[in-house]
Amino acid sequence: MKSPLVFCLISAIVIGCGGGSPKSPGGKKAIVVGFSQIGAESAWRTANTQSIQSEAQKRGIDLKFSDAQQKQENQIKAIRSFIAQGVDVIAFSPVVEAGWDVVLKEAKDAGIPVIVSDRRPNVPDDMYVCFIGSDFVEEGRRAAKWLAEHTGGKAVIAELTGTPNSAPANDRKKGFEEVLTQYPGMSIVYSQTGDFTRAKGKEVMEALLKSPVGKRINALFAHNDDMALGAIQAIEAAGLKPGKDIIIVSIDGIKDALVAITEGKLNCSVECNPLLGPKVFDAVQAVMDKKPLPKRIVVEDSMFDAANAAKELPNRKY
Ligand code: GYE
Repeated sequence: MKSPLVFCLISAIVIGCGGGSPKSPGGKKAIVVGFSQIGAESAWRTANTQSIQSEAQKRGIDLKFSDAQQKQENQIKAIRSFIAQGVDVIAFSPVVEAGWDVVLKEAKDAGIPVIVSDRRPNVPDDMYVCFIGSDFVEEGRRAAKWLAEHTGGKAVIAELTGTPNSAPANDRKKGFEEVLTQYPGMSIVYSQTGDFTRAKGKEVMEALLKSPVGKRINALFAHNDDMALGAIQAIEAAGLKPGKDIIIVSIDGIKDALVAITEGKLNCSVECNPLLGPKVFDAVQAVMDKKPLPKRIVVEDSMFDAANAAKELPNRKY
């Protein structure tokens, strides 16, 4: 039989012998944060993940990062595992709006504060400390206003919606349609999900352009740039000119979208800034220091079209 000391020495080499959590640069015990990410559906998401991971590393935070591959059940599992591990703070971006009450109550009962990043879950606001993200309804409004101004209030519109039941899909649609009520000459004649991915955006647009309603459209509203970029490929393959035959507005403001604007293939992209890492970890720090935090931190966003895309392009990091 090995003595406990020998066993401990061996296990220290193999797995670390208790108390093995990383130390922050200052030598203090590192803050442990569990982050449940949605997946990797878009360039926005990739930039968001990168921002979270690099900011955690910069601050010496022990980050437990979990990618749910678009599945709510995986996010719930990840949050339960963070609770079981007794992390200091849980942060997450909910893939859909509904269905978080039970797991967030479990976090609350365990005394673990939750910070919501990017998308808001549909729960009472005492279930989390703070929600950091853009105003998606306003993004939808801005996309519609741009389209109204540049089509003289006349457009036969196809809509590529984001992930069904997600906050950005629901809110962007809501904001867009709200503005449309002021323009009788503008209407959405087709609406279909492209799940926020380039491949689905392309697939849905391909099918649409072959149908009778597809032949009538002269505008496209895509809930994100990736779907717009996929749709652009389908429009070109159908022998049409994206940006001219079909005016295209989308949301995110990723680098590829700015390139497409400079090429005249995309007309407008409303920015939605994914670089939330610094704000999320400022909030984590405030929680640890027991400092007050606002319930809502709104990210400020800009807008790009032919007037400013080329100028912004060299500064884009994602
Ligand atoms: O617009 C889209 C991504 O939740 C704001 O999710 C985010 C959205 C973003 O897949 O590209």
